[in-house]
Amino acid sequence: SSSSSLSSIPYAKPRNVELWEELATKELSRSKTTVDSLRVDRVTPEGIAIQPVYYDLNDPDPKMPGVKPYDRGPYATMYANRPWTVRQYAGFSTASESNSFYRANVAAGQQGLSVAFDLPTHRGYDSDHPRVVGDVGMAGVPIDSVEDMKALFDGIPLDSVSVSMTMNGAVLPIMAMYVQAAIEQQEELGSMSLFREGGGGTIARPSMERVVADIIGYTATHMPKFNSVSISGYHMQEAGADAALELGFTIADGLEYIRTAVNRAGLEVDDVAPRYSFFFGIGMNFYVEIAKLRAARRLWSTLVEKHFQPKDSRSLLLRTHCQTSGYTLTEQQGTHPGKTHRCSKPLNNIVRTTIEALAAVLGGTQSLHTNSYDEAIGLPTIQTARVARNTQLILQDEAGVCAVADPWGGSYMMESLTDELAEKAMCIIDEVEAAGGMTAYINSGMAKLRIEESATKKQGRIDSGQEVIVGVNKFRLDSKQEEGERQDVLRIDNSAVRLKQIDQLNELKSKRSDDQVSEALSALEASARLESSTSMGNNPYNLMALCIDAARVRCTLGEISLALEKAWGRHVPSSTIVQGAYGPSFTHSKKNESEYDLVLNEVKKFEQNEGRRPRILVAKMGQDGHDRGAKVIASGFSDLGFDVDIGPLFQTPEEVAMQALDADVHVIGISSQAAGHKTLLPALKLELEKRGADIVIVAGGVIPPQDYDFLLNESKSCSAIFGPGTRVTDAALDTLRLIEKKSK
Ligand code: DCA
Repeated sequence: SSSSSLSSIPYAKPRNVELWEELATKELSRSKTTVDSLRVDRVTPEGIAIQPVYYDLNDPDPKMPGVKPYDRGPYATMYANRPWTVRQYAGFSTASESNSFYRANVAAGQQGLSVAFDLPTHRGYDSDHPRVVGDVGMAGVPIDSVEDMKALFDGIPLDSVSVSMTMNGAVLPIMAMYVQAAIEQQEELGSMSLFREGGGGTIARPSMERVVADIIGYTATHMPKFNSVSISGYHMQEAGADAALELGFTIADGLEYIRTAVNRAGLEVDDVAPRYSFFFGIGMNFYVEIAKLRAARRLWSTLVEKHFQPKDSRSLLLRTHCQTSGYTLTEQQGTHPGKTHRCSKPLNNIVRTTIEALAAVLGGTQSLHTNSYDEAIGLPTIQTARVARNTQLILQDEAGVCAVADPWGGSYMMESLTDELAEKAMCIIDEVEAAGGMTAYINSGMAKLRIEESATKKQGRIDSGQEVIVGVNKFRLDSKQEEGERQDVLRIDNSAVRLKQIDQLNELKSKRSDDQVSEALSALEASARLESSTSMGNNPYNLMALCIDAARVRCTLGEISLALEKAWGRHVPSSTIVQGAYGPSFTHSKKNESEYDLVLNEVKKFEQNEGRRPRILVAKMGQDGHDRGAKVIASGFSDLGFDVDIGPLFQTPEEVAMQALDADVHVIGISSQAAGHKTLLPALKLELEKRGADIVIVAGGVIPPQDYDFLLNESKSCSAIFGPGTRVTDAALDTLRLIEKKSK
């Protein structure tokens, strides 16, 4: 046969195969095995020896894993030697509760940690800040000071369990607290290698460049094994980017990170690129997702080589973490969307997550998070988190997928798909580079616009039935069939967590030296104001070093953030609405067009009767910045004939009420993805009542069915709830009916 195993090579080995053998031998020496024993170890019950890699014997220059351009994987032996890291993203309630959860997970087979911080922490607020009442401890763990950070990692064997952190604005104080906690634990514990892992994030621009450069400068000098930056496409995919956009933007972003390090921190490409890592989202488009990771490695190695000429081949390796898509999870098995009673356990999501996990693994990921099946309705419980973790362990230990590196290599379809996707992504990278790089491209608003356009188009394809989601827009159950078992969701007593954090903050403040605190904070603020200091790791003005000083003397997260905010201000995200991206899916495909027309007509009738169009304010409250749902609703409603106002992110209930009154809207649509709804929706209702306003409130997003009764009946804080999977046309019609009822 033309494609055969390594053991029967009949002629001189191609250079790449020789290279592969050298690399494989080196990789295996760490675990004291050899290539030959890998071959004989993996024999199926049928007596077939599974080879660690396959290739075309007639190809004089076959592509091999671990060998440029790395389509087939960054390592030669891949999972045959070391499986990917099972790294579940989690965190909730308090640092000590999250700590017990981590310990239990590690005991149950998890191999790496990934910390989810709560939204106030992401946004740089202490738990006692008045803006964050509904958010403390809800969607992650609150960290107010280095004491919380120490409690979080207490007793975890950090020499064998690597830690990743995902952080947005407050990246400097959080990393500083992590480093300081490690230093203090090291003093207590003797030796420890905590400096393994770091996450990236989005930070207020234009200060972002300085922040990134100072972190990279610091870690390259003081923490050389630390993966300082995680270049993320995940959030772009979740926000609606298709695979080509996600890939193009992410690679372009990575190039920008190297430039930042070289130009601002005075580093060489080989000082930083080997410790950059990537993060991709994996959705339901099975073949494309596999091709995406293969294409990503090729693009990265080719472009880094071309632009930066590294000497160290590790600079060319794209190593990545992946997470199964949160967006593809659905709330229902089949309930008609938009109805108030939903009871199903959304078990179909387990199947979706498994398929996505398999795509990530066949694409060659280094580390993986699998979502829990209940994440479309709330935070995962111990049980659902276990299923998610076991999904990976079953792939590793039962399905035998680890035996072979890149089993897809040489498939006509997969190779072609990889080429085509790489080409499409390359066009996007060229476009970004022509605009002056990713920072300039983002600042021009183009990145956001293209992603939102892609998201709205996708919603149109789903609502019109061009894209199928089983149990949602096809094969739905009727609501009677759906009655029955209820999915338990994790409940967090947010007010208790908040009070506890506030107590701890007060205690911390009573014990520390005020002089040291103000000295550290003013040094930090002064440095942040410096125009063009260098970002070298040993520069005394390095922000990372100054933040560590501040963490040591027990400055809080909020205080450190405020010192930086005084110098830089706070980033204000812009709000735009994409128009004309939703409707065409119906009108062009002619699918379900009558439904679309029906809603359009009903809206027109309303306009004729009332003398103006129905007007909606789409708003988000609290510290939750996930705005895909809000943006898609805004764009869809606008195509359907509504007048749409869109509120800025991070509003208080009072601010939303005032905007609604100013704009004289009929209805407020609140999108909630981060568990603040039970505090924030009643508060909004109260604010409207205080002002004598009678405006319809509807809500959407991740809201557990158990809370429906409280929101709809008990507190009467909204009139309808539209969960994930709701078609925009259905939501629009239901909303219209509610407005009509009120105006009668
Ligand atoms: N043979 C020999 N050694 C191997 C092999 C193999 N087949 N595969 C991996 N290794 C080695 C690696 O070289 C590495 O050693 P090093 O630290 O001395 O270089 C070690 O085993 C760990 O492997 P790696 O692939 O780096 O896997 P992780 O430590 O899990 O790191 C990475 C993965 C993507 C680089 C990291 O940035 C990460 O986990 N990020 C997660 C980000 C995240 O969670 N984001 C938020 C959701």
